[in-house]
Amino acid sequence: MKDFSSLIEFSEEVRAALADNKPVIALESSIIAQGMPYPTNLETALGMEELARELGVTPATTAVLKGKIKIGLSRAEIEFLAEARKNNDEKVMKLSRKDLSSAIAMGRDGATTVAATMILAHLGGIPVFATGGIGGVHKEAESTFDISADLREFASTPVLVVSAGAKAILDLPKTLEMLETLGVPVIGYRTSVFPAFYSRDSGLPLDLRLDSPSDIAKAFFVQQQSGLNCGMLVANPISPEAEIPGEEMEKCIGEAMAEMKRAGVKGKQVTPFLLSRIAELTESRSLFANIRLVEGNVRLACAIASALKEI
Ligand code: PSU
Ligand code: MN
Repeated sequence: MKDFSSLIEFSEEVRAALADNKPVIALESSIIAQGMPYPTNLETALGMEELARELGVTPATTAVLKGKIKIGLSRAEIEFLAEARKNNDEKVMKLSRKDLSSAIAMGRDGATTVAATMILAHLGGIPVFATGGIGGVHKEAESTFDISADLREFASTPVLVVSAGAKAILDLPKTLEMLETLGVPVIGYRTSVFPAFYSRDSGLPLDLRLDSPSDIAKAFFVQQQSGLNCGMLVANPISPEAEIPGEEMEKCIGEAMAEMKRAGVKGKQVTPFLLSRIAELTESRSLFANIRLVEGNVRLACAIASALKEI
């Protein structure tokens, strides 16, 4: 086997931007291959990349393809991942931290979750990443022990992630407690409460709040220089006109969770199962909200990535 660095492949666009010291943001691919349904997944992934370019920032969607670490995907590669979702093709793995080494060594294809995207972004020298929502502590974790590896990634990988909080399918108070225990700064962007993905307000207060992309960039710069060596979670609420009230979501989430238990769904299938059942139960309203909030997160991540270049 060749040396490890030969396994990393940058798209030409991303390579050129990094060489010219231009802003770049990372984007995850699990949302394409396991998250959103086809063809919304394809339209959203391409739309987010285009939005970043319009804002003067180069998008780097990450994945593992035929065992190569990809930082920046071609249109054909994004189509390949999106079509895997259409065909429910489990040959495309859902990659978290634990899966990366075997997937690469065995020449597999895989889409990256938040945890794996943070790792690949850091490998590629890209410190800012936009997603929809992060994984967290699941409801009833006291009996299932289901806690997303996304959380521990924030403790050890120095990447800033813009997210609309964490989804109401999770236990949000426990998710925030866990982040605090791990020493991860959770910064509310123009908010003092943790956003709940589809809705702006989970009712949970945040200790840290910053109101401009340049202040967030400054705080992250200090963190990078300080050797604290952890990630930063920027919590960006969904725009008011796109939000779905929490009470409305609760009913669907309860129903989706009951179905999940009946079907015996466990492990890495949990998050994709709940997301797709909720989209069906809300007749795609949740999906529409999801698109809007990812868009807001891409905008903010682009502003932060640009501000970081000014420091
Ligand atoms: N939350 C969403 N949409 C998603 C995910 C989370 O609103 O698509 C995906 C992300 O890729 C996240 C992963 O990293 O689910 C978490 O999965 P798990 O709970 O199995 O760690
Ligand atoms: Mn899990």
